[in-house]
Amino acid sequence: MKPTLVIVGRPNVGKSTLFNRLTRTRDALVAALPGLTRDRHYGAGRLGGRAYLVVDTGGLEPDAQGVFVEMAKQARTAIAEADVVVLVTDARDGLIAQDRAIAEELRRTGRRVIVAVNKAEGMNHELANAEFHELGLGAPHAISAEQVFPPRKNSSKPTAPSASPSSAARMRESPPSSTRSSVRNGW
Ligand SMILES: Nc1nc2c(ncn2[C@@H]2O[C@H](COP(=O)(O)OP(=O)(O)OP(=O)(O)O)[C@@H](O)[C@H]2O)c(=O)[nH]1
Ligand SMILES: [Mg+2]
Repeated sequence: MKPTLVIVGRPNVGKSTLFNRLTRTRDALVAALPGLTRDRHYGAGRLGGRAYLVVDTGGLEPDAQGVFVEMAKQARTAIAEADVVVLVTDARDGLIAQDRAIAEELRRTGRRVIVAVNKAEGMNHELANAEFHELGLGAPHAISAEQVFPPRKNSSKPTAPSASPSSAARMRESPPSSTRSSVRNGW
């Protein structure tokens, strides 16, 4: 059985964009419109030689109402099936109450959680990550689901693909050079 990586977070933070990036598809709809993704959506990811399942979910509103109730239910079903959950947050908005509430809910599930601080292109990674340490879910990872970070000078971080799904978000900082040109074209 393939490991399952489930992408969650509040609306409009870039979950579907990250899904498309990890699956190298344009299968998930992306728009500057909160609440676009309404059910859960499966795709195939690959890291080095290892295949994994990627699941995109709708915005998880802890106090959901109306249509958001069903979306939150779908997200929770996906979380229950997850080997690892990527909690996507937004570097531009910073840490907000909804992120804290989702983090708290995820903590209660006992699942392994990685915090991705999305939309961090053009920002200092340490500063972008700083406040997200407060979530208490381990070191956050500044990423850009949409853009490719320029290579970091004197970086000690590995750039080669790794077999661990937990490094998926970090890897996005430095995808293999063979993929760089295609990333801008949406893979
Ligand atoms: N600047 C920037 N914008 C991004 C990035 N990733 C996503 N976006 C934008 O953020 C908006 C929302 O992206 P989606 O991927 O649809 O977000 P979502 O979390 O799936 O949204 P819902 O399905 O509505 O919950 C779109 O306008 C994207 O273009 C990023 O890395 N940087
Ligand atoms: Mg979406």
